[in-house]
Amino acid sequence: MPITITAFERSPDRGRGLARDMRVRWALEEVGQPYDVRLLSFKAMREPAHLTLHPFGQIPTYEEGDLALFESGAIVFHIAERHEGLLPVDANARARAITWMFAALSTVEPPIIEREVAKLLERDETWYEQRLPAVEERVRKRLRELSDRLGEAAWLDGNFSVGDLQMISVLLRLKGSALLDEFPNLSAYVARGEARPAYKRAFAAQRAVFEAASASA
Ligand code: GTB
Repeated sequence: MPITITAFERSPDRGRGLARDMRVRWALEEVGQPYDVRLLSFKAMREPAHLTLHPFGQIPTYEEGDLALFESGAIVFHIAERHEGLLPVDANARARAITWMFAALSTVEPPIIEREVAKLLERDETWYEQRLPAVEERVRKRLRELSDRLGEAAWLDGNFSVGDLQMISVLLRLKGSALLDEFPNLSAYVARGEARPAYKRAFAAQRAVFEAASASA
């Protein structure tokens, strides 16, 4: 059954691979599933045809036969469950990989988003300089805990899994920041993810969309 996902026609991240279709593309590349991409303008994302697929009018979505999904976490989990390569066969190892996936999305990502929102929307507030250190400390705490757990291991729990895919995707939001650089094992972990052929293919595909949009602008 052909798979179609949605992505930004013009991603505000300017091809840096930060929009969440990247997580879905990476998962599909890891399991070797071909896919089509329907590119959407911000206007099209608010139209009924897309709102039927995604109640919040966002990307990414995933269509396969009569199945339609939204939420990148759920989509990536679905891909991992349906195809070999992202979840271990052993039941306990599988449950642990799923746990890391949730940890990435619900424990590590929220303080990182809080920092992004502060930097993007609160910069002109009188209290910005006072608040930022506390926000950054919440991110640092999570990174320190994750760094301690990862230690010198290549991946979070044995072989590369959907847990690593989501954790690295989350950490990539900090790429180039001094915060991530404070933890060399996490920087190396992110670089290991980026070096995977599946990641490179996914990154190149989303980057090509940005380049085509820039060329036609
Ligand atoms: N929880 C949902 C999921 O994981 O699928 C969140 C989906 C989401 O936030 N989608 C964003 C979106 O559609 C794009 S990815 N936004 C448009 C809207 O809400 O109207 C988030 C994103 C956007 C831009 C950057 N960037 O420019 O760096 C990074 C990440």
